[in-house]
Amino acid sequence: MNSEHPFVQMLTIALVAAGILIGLSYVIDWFPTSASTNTGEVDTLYHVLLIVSILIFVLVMTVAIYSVWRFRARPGDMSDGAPIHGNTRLEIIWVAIPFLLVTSLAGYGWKVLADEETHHKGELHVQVIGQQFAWHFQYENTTPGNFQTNELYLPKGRPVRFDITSKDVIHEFWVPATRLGEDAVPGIITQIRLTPSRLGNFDVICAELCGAGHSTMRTTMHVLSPAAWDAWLAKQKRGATVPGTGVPSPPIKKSASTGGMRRFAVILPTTRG
Ligand SMILES: [Cu+2]
Repeated sequence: MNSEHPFVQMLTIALVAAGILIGLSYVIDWFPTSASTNTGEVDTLYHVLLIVSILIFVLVMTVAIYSVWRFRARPGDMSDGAPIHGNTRLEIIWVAIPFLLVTSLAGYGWKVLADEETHHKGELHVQVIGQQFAWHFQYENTTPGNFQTNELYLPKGRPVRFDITSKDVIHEFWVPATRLGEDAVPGIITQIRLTPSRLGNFDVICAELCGAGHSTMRTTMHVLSPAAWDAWLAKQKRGATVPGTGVPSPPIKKSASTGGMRRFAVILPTTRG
C-alpha cells in the first residue's frame, strides 16, 4: 500500500484526530472534588468510556467525511457506481468487534458496580428520605439513634450505607463529590455505600425532576472529623423532628425487594416518569 491508498490516508487522519481528542480529554478537568474513597475507580471507568467513545467517533467520522470528499461525483460524471453485493468478511468483522467491545465494557462496568456495593464492617446506617422538596436523614445505628436532620453529617473514614426512599414521588439522591446517585422511590428501599475521605461541605442534589421545586431540592453533606462528629452526635436527641418542618421520624418498613428485583424496580418507574 502506498501513501496514496485511501486506507493509509484515512488511518493517518484518524490517528492524528484521535491523538488530539484523547490529549484534550486529559487536559479537561471533568470531575468535581473527590469526597469519598470510591471515586478513583469511577473516574477511571468514565475516562476509559470517554477514550473508547473518541476512538469510535473518530473512526466513523473519518470514514464518512473522507468518503464524501474522496469519492464524490465529479462535475459531468453521470456513470453508475460499482455493483456491490455485500462482503461477508467485512460483515463478520463489524459484528464481532462491537460485540467484543460492548461485552468487555459491560464486564468492566459490572466489576466497578460490584465494588461500589461491597459491604464494609462497621457501616453507619443512614436512612435518606426524599420529599417534595427536601431531604431528611435519619441516623440508625448510633446513640441516640433515630433522630432526623435535613442536612447530612458524616464522620470521615467510616463506611456508610444509605437506605433511600421517598414519601411522595420519585427523587434521586445524588452526591456529585462521591460520584454516586440512586433513585428514591416510594414504597421501596434502594441503597448506596460510600466512605467519606475528605473533610468539608459537599452538595447533595435531587437529580430526578420531581415537581415545581425540584431545582431547590438541595442540601449539604458535612464531612466531619470523627471527634467532631461524635461531639455533634452528642447534641442530637432521639426522636427529634426535622427543625422547622414538624416531620416526625417514622421507621421505614423494610421492603421485600432485593438484588436484581431492586434494580428493575428502580429502572422501570424512572423510564416511565
Ligand atoms: Cu426531588
